[in-house]
Amino acid sequence: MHKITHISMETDVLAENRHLAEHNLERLRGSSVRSVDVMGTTGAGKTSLIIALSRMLMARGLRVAAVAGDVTGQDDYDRFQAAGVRAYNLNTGKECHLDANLLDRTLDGIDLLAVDFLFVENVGNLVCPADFPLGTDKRMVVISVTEGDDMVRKHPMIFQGADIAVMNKMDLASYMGIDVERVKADYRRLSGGKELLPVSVRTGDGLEALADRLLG
Ligand SMILES: Nc1nc2c(ncn2[C@@H]2O[C@H](COP(=O)(O)OP(=O)(O)OP(=O)(O)O)[C@@H](O)[C@H]2O)c(=O)[nH]1
Ligand SMILES: [Mg+2]
Repeated sequence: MHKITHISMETDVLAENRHLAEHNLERLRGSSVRSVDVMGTTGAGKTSLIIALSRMLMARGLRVAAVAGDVTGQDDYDRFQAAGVRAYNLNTGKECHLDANLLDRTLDGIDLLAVDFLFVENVGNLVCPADFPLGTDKRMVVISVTEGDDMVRKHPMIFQGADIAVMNKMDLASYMGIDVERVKADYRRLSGGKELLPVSVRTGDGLEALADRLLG
């Protein structure tokens, strides 16, 4: 009995989140804002990547904003602001993922008509964000060569639910001795043929192709 109550409560939470995510997507598209939920491991380079991509999109004439999602603090928010990316801080308190309700409330404070592209940096981990779509156009997962070559196999859910998967810090690949081809093959198998994008924020490799994917 207890177990059944628990399951139905969980279903309600996920259903409510999906409903709110649809509302967010309508709201964003209604203001012609394109958006991406940037998920990934802690320290994979989500903030660094968003800053680099924002600069590229701004150079292409787009007005960019970023939501800095974290459990606590404003480190990423400060980095976005310092890099000239208009930013909004979003702390979950203790939750290990953003959710559609939190994003909805954050959107209340954003002049969406003054934004063409919105990055939403999720809390860093490959587990919790998987179940909670936010209502962005795309979901992207970022991992890096320092986490090893088994991330796709260990966390299939988040990769299955993502439109784009990125492996960052390719400049360190040879030092880490990582088998990148193995990760690519895992992702290809899991996603039904999609390609993992290797990038390096440090060298800029792969970033233009990624910016094209985000806008495509
Ligand atoms: N060598 C190398 N270091 C990188 C690269 N991209 C990011 N870093 C470094 O990796 C560290 C973590 O980067 P962040 O951008 O803070 O990572 P994050 O995923 O936003 O981290 P959290 O928000 O804490 O989960 C920083 O020291 C970055 O300078 C890269 O392509 N190559
Ligand atoms: Mg970050």
